[in-house]
Amino acid sequence: MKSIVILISGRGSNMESLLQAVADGALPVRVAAVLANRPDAKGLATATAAGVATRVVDHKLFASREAFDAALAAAIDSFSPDLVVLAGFMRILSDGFVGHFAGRLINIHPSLLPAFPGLHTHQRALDEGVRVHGCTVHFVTPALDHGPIIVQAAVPVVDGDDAARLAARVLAQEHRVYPLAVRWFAEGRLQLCDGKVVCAAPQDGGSALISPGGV
Ligand code: NHR
Ligand code: GAR
Repeated sequence: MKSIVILISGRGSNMESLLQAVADGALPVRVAAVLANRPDAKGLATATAAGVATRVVDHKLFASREAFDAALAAAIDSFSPDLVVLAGFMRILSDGFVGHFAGRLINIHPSLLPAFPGLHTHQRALDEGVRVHGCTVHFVTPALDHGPIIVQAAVPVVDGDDAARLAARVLAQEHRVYPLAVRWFAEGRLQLCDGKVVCAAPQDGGSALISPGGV
């Protein structure tokens, strides 16, 4: 069975959805550890309660991004994971780090990339007046939020939405598609080949658009 390490910075609800999928028998991976860059990340307690090993690599204790990234990479490598899963991880990663984990590092981003890379995606989507928003699971490459797309889920933007309501609607879809993408990887059906996603997934095809329809 393949093993994964999950990186978080805060609440960890995406991490929790992955742990739940494992517990339900829907995701055939071993979660080797959950790592956080913040000692106060709420998700650490959730991981511990689920019996998963945790580590903190506090970015504030390092003089440079490179030094932090080297310590983070060493902590991850100590668990020898097949896949590294960013789940609400809030630090930009250096080219060296990304290169070290090339093809085995994925992220979930709260927008339909390439729209709205970076931060504050829900408010920016509202400000632009888009009618469709969502989330994207992608392989991480040095270009922030521009890696090859694995799967996306779309949600409608509804009159009267604020950023919090829209974020909640998107988050429900994040909790659906991230376990799906990790399962494809775990089953050996998902790879990065020459910078392109190769995915043999049943029904959905590769970079599927999942439109949940309802609000
Ligand atoms: N690193 C690389 N090289 N490439 C990507 O695609 C990455 C990445 C690191 C994180 C997640 C990403 C997101 O899904 C991610 C993708 C943090 C920031 C950011 O600006 C931007 C995008 C993402 C994560 N972080 C600030 C920084 O200076 C700190 C913000 C904070 O601590 O609150 O690192 O959106
Ligand atoms: C999620 O919406 C995730 O997509 C987003 O932060 C939230 C984390 O929630 N990620 C980013 O914005 C990365 N920059 P969680 O901690 O409950 O999973």
